[in-house]
Amino acid sequence: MTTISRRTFMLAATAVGALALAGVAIAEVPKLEQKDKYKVGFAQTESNNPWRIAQTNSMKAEAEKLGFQLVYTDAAGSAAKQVADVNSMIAQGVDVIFLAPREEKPLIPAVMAAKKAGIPVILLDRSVDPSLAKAGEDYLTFIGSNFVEEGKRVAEWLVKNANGKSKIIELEGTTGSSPANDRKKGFDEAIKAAGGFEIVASQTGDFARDKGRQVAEALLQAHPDADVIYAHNDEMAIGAIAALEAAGKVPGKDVLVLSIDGGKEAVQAVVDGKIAAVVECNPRFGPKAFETMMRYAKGEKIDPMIINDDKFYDASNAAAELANAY
Ligand code: GYE
Repeated sequence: MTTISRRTFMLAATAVGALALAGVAIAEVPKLEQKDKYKVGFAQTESNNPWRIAQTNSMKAEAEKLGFQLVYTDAAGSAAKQVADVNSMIAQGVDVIFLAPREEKPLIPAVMAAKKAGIPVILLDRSVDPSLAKAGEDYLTFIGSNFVEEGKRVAEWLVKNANGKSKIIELEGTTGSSPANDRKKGFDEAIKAAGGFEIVASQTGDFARDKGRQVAEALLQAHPDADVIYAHNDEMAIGAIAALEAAGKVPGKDVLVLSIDGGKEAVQAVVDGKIAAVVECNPRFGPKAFETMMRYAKGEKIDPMIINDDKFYDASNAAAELANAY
């Protein structure tokens, strides 16, 4: 290791600070010192579903295993609170911030504030607007699923297994979130390319069970001939099943329900024939998140995107896979 005098270090630090003050963007992610123990922030977006809880548990378990201090916050579904949470982590002097940004644009100031404070940010599961913040520059990397691909896999399953069903209601995730944007893009494009299908309505259910149920109920009334429901996550799919049953329709028979996430309750619904197919979105981030941060501290080059592997469940494998679902 090269040793530099304190004076040289201070001069360099002042120069960087001056550039930042002058509004000149510094094109580098802050460095991370190699240490035995770290104080790490994890800014969760909300905790209203099994996917979020599985993700939080995975992060907490890994921090505990490594003996790292975890500063955990839950933004309770508010992007504004999540920005405040990140600012509070900065004030507490965490070494790294793991951020699951609720929406693509509103979390940009949080990413930039951490960068300015010299704290590397790793985005978990959701991303930010790529025209406003860049991996390898403003934050270290994005770890998560390929959401466009998830939507496309649902569409491809439908094209093969539709059996004449063709009128689709789409329940979108949280408006402005990267999984909602990309799951829509992947699905809609593949459905359009296949031809013969029609998306009769597409509306947000905010990734939430009861909102999904309410929206499905209203859309089923407006489009009684709809025979497919594509939900951007399990919670809304389960809400849609309740809406179908309340309307006297049989999910799996009258209407095919398709979903993304692959939690236990949804995989059980596949076993029961109520959900036709689910693309898994893996919530077990802990090991990969902490391993990535330590590789960075060692000086390794980190890819701008680290993509998780997702399984696929339908009637052919759901019973056998049930025990492995989160
Ligand atoms: O599908 C959903 C959660 O960002 C990938 O957010 C995640 C999604 C997940 O609330 O259930």
